[in-house]
Amino acid sequence: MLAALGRSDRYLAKRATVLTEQHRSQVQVLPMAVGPCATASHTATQWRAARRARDCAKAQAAPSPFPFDVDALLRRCGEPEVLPMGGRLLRGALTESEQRWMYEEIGRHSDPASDDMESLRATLTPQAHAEGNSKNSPMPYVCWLHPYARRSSARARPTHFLEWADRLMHALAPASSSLTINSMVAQLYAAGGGLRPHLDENLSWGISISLGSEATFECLPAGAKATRVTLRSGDIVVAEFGKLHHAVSTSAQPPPAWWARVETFGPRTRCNVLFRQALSKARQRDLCERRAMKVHGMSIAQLVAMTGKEEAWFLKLLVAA
Ligand SMILES: O=C(O)CCC(=O)C(=O)O
Ligand SMILES: [Mn+2]
Repeated sequence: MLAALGRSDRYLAKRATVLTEQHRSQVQVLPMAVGPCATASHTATQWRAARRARDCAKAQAAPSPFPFDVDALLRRCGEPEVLPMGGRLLRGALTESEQRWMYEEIGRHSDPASDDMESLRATLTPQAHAEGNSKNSPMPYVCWLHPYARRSSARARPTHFLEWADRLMHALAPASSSLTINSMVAQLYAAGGGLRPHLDENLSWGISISLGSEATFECLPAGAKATRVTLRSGDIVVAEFGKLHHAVSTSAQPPPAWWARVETFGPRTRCNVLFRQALSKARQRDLCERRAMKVHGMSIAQLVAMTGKEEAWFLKLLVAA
């Protein structure tokens, strides 16, 4: 049968057989290559180029599971709501399927052996959660370059989300343009959980995505009227969290239906994903020195000399203080 074919056709037919045996799972690509579009004038290079072009066209035609195109996202959303101090709230920015995709994509980045995963697995029942987290604070889910500690529990850099968050933050808050988003912290709240009024001290602008149950977000600008907004799954907030006092409390409202179809670690009902610029190593070191003086009345070098402990031990302790 092969003898009846031209040289190029014979090559393609042979290659198809080899590939069929080696890559059974990918065989659907091959009939197109040996079908009507494979003429006698095709060389192997042309054949590969044609396949690349087809794959590329397919990829371009396939709808993206997430609105990485920030201009298109902003075009389809309503006007952002104005928050104090130049902040913005983009209501209903992500569709339900995009919310779910984001949550699961973040989960795909998690390292099952990380401390974050271990803590979540250790508090899966409401009782274990109440015992292990008496303040009902959010617990870290997956983090990349924690903005203070610069630690990661993600297996890989979530570059696609970091770059998207950077573009979106700059578009919604031009005052943030000197910053580059390089940190992602996804954290999980149980119903009723929250954060008391605080500042993201020593940090600046950030962009926050709400997934799951509703939460009340309070903006508490010093000397100005407080603003309370209800954040729903798919809402996006941009604010100067380092200057604007804020507080969060997760409602007892049930999360959207997709939440029941993903891994949410027992009693957790809300995920918040925060993108910010992490402290540089030098700034982190400087803050640790200041804390050492404030808390212990001596420098890190003096603490090391006095206790014989490693400098890294003190840095870890002081960065989280
Ligand atoms: O959960 C939120 O919406 C915001 C979280 C927050 O303010 C923080 O982690 O510092
Ligand atoms: Mn905060």
